[in-house]
Amino acid sequence: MYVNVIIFFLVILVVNHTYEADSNPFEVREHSLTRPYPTVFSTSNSYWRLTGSTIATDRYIRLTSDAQSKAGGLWSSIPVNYADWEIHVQFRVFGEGVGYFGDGFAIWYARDPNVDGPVFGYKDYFHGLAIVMDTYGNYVGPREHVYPYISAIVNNGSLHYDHDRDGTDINISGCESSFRGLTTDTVVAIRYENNRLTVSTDTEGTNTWTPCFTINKIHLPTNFYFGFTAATGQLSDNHDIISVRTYRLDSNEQRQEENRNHIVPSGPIPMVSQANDTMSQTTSWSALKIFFYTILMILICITGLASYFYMKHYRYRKPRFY
Ligand SMILES: [Ca+2]
Repeated sequence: MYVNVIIFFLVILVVNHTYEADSNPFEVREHSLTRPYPTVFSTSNSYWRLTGSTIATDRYIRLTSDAQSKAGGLWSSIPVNYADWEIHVQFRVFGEGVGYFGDGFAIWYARDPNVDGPVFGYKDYFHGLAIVMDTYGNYVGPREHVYPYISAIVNNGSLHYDHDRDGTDINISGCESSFRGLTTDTVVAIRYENNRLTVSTDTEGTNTWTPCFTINKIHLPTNFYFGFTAATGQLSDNHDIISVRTYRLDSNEQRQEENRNHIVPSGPIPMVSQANDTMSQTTSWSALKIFFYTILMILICITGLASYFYMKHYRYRKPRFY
């Protein structure tokens, strides 16, 4: 009897949970993509488009397969006309490579959709936000973190992404995340609210978010597009998007009324520049210290020499009094 009652309540809980998950009032249908996927992506009816070598099956959208020299993307065809949002991207990155695989994929909120190029399959000098899910460290020098590495870039069209440096000169924040080759569901959440960008991950299938980073003072316009791209070169991997769920967040009144179409994407200065700033401050402080030490040493020498000559003179004159 008690067992039946418990089962009944469990069933109610599960049904409620499923119901809430499937009908979140803030989920934006045209910016979400879940199974079963539309059979044709390229028609004008579809909310999403595929580019390059990206293919759709009934289980995943494969940006690139585990083969060399592939590039492709999945792009929303409807611009985002609300200021604040959160997007959950379920993905899978895996392949045959051990030690050598790559390069990862990127999630975009960008001005120009459906364009290809050298930055994980998208154009360089882009306008917008990139969340780069980099699986392979290309930089051969000493590194401050291990890969896979998630990083954020905000670009107003003026910044060049340098693969040989893994974009570290233009990253504004990042975190390590072991999202490659997992059999659990791997999800990344990107939240943009009140000019604050927060990235979290759930890579262990525990339904809990692990904070990756939070950055303030990120300015992004409305009417950009969500997109996902990947490219393989000599190194390769399968880069799959499983689902996309986008939620419109309640913006404050000022942001709702503001015309945000013409905002130029901007953010805090990149981490390397911050480090250089700190370093140059340290360097100038060291230079100042050396200067004062030198002056002090000169003063000590002058005092020492003056004392020596005075004493010598005193000793020289001394016999004259006796
Ligand atoms: Ca890389």
